[in-house]
Amino acid sequence: TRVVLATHNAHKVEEFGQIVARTRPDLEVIGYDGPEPIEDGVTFAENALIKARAAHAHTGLAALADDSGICVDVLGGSPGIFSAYWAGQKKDAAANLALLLDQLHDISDPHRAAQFHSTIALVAADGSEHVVQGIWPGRLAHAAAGQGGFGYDPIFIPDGQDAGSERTVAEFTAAEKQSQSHRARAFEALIPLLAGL
Ligand code: ITT
Repeated sequence: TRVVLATHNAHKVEEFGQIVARTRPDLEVIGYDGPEPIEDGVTFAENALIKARAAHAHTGLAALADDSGICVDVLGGSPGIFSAYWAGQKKDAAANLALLLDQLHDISDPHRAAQFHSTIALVAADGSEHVVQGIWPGRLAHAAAGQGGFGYDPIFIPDGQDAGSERTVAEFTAAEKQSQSHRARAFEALIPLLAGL
């Protein structure tokens, strides 16, 4: 089975490659370098569908797209769909996470609860559409730590770690991240739908 992955984010390509290799090694995922549609949806699902529909229209193949971000409780769910360019249109990950830490600095929220969201849209070769979601709960660190991953990984501490462990995702191995992330959870929900392709 061939699916085109409608993203221009190289980190997502790499992570999907690792997730697919672990769970659906028979799936052939090909890259997409066609036109980038305007992401003007107001939800993760709308934006994921906009990207998947564009790739399906351009290639005629089944298409997958991920729209994702970090949602901070005390900020009412922001940055959310604006995560990629929270500090400006440049998609500068270091500036984005510095701004987010700054915004939390003056707010008294001892829990600093946050979640990573991944919404995956699938437009099958016949045009039928499906949307699944994965959420990774945790909290924001007080300072960036770790070199792995991308985006907000250096400031996100997932729940469910061993007692005394407070690692950020950037301190996880790739295998650890790809077995429990929001993206892995969304892909898990997608697997039954891929069977029909
Ligand atoms: P495409 O639209 O081309 O797929 P994008 O990076 O613009 O790439 P999004 O609009 O979905 O994609 O933005 C996702 C942003 O959310 C991403 O740039 C990061 O800032 C953040 N993000 C998503 N998943 C993440 C992860 O696993 N780790 C850290 N940050 C993540």
